[in-house]
Amino acid sequence: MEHLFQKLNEIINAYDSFIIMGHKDPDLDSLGSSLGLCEIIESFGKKAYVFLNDKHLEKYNNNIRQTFDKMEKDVVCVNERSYKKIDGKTLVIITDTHIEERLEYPKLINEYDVVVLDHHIKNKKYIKDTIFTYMDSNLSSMSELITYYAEYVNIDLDNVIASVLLAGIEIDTNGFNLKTTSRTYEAASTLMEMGADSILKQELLKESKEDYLKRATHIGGSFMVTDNIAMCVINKTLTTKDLAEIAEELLNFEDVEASFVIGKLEDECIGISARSLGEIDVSEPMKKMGGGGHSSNAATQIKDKTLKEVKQEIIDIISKEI
Ligand SMILES: [Mn+2]
Repeated sequence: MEHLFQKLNEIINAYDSFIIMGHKDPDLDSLGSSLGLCEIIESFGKKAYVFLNDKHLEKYNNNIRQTFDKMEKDVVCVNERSYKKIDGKTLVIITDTHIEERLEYPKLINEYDVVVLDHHIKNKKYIKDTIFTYMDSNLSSMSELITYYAEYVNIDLDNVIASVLLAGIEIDTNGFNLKTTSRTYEAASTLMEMGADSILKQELLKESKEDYLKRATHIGGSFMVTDNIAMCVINKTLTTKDLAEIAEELLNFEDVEASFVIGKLEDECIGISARSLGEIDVSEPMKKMGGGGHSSNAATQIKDKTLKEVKQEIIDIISKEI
């Protein structure tokens, strides 16, 4: 990783100003890694801005609003209008996504040089025109990577930012379970040493009772397809993030070794999110259905089929393969 950080240092030294942008509907990993990067870049004596509409925080979820309420450090945000005032040689750094349509404001990448840093499985629609791209899908979260980077440049991150990064790791690993290595715990330990506050972290991770109950209803409707594979079919329009969260949560239940969650997405598309504790390879069935991923984390999207057809197809594949 030292090689990566050296490269990033070189890049930072070559620009004057930086706009850091995460994904649409940001989560604490996207936000935490953006804020962490901001602080790292400022330690180079450069100007860094987070692309986020902090004048209209109501359009973001509660965790993001809370972070801004608690933050004492001055982080300058820019939006669709104000970024135009940034001067000097400017670089856009994308974190926690590598897909143009997932960006908070996609137009920005046509105007500046771009760096992409991400930990998701590479999608066909990745951003091609960059000066540098780093993607590692074995990494738990962008928060983990940015923590190592802060350590590498030898800075002590702001307490609130360290707490957001810790929450980011916790969210992306579903409580230090998925994709967690000894390095993930090391990053968590570093963040605690930097002053991450576990009470604040818990505050940030709180969700609304409505969200919890919605998820619980879907989980209540799940069933076992085999003696260790759970499935949930949701006849409602959700986001891929909702599907993933339900699939991850199903892994917490007794006997469940793998989970498949099927639901409607926008644009008359059906999405499947699949998760496994590790023994069952869920990427094979997803590949057969036009998707992809890792053995423990995979997904697909299907057009021109009904929920019922997709459900039957996946059950057939599971009973043959697994
Ligand atoms: Mn992430």
